[in-house]
Amino acid sequence: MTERSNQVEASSAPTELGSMQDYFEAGASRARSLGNRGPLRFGGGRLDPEIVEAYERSGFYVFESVIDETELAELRADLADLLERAPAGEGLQVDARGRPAAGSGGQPAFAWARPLSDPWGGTSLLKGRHAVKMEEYEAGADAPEKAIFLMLGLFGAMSSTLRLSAHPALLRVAESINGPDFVPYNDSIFLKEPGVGAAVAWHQDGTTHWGEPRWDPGIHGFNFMAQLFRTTPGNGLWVVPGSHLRGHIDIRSLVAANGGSTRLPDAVPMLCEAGDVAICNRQCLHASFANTSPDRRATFVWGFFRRDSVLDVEVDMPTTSAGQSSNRRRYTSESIAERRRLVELAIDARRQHRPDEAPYRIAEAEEPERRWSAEERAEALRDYARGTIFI
Ligand SMILES: O=C(O)CCC(=O)C(=O)O
Repeated sequence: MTERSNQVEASSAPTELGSMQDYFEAGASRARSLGNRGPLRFGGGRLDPEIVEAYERSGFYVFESVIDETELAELRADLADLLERAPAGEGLQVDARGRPAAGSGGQPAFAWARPLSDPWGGTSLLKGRHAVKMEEYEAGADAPEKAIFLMLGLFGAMSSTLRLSAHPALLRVAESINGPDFVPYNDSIFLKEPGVGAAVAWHQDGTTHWGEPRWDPGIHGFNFMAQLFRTTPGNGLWVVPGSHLRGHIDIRSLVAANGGSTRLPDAVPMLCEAGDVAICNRQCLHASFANTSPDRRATFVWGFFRRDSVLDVEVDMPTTSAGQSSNRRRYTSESIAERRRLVELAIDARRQHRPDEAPYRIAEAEEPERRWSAEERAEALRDYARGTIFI
């Protein structure tokens, strides 16, 4: 494991180098003073109250050294393998070696962007929640025309992500925050290659419950964010601490009040070492800048909702790229139960791979002792992303 230094990396951005560097340093120093990081701790089976307090105050918390070296190596190897098998370019059916590419059946889905651009900011994609475009940069001459910045629905293609999603300590965190009947969200990797990685504009993830009388800071759930590599202010996610408590934020006005700059003054980078896993409230205002730094970031993101936040909710599913069509879904107790089966499947995959680890015991499991064969698991995952619950 690398040393926990999280130094600020120099940005190679062609413009405003000095001021961006100052912004990075000031943000990193604010991040270190928040008191929202450390190893996972439990008391009486529940997440340590001090951690809960810091998470509820800041809206995110960095659990240090959750993923051991073996699991980290598996995740990195699976990522390298998937990227080798990824389409050679946007919309192509073959990989760089001319073989049928991964994702041809729809899973995983790959999202592409021009290097150092912001593909979502100021567009109606993902329900228009990324209201303002981030700074975009000219990439180097050797950069590809477009690059993958997001991959969705990875459990079939990267078995290590399925297993990590059932990490017993992390599922205990999910239970502590969302109750034992927690419901899984989706799974993805945000990929930020150095000198290439696209920006993700400021947004809050939640889209459904803002105006409701029952609104509360936890109603849109949370994401886990597992870091495959060290993060820095240059490549990392930025979060406005406490913004999950503020309701639906008018991002356009916020940026306008900041002189039109997307370098929000109170934001902080989520600084992590490889193997750390953060928890981030989906109502937090967050973003990442185009990765002009020399460091790669790959973040595996998967999340959980409270059951009563999703039951009987009806939504138009979001689109991530132009031309995609949306479909409308209502989350019934049956579709929620089916989604929870995914957790059972993941727990079993992890148990078979790590027989010496005590698995998480999910409440009201339909088949707690079931062992899925590799073929049965592949079949169960064939189209699982279609069942994604999004609010
Ligand atoms: O990791 C990133 O750069 C963006 C992540 C994000 O926006 C999300 O998980 O909602």
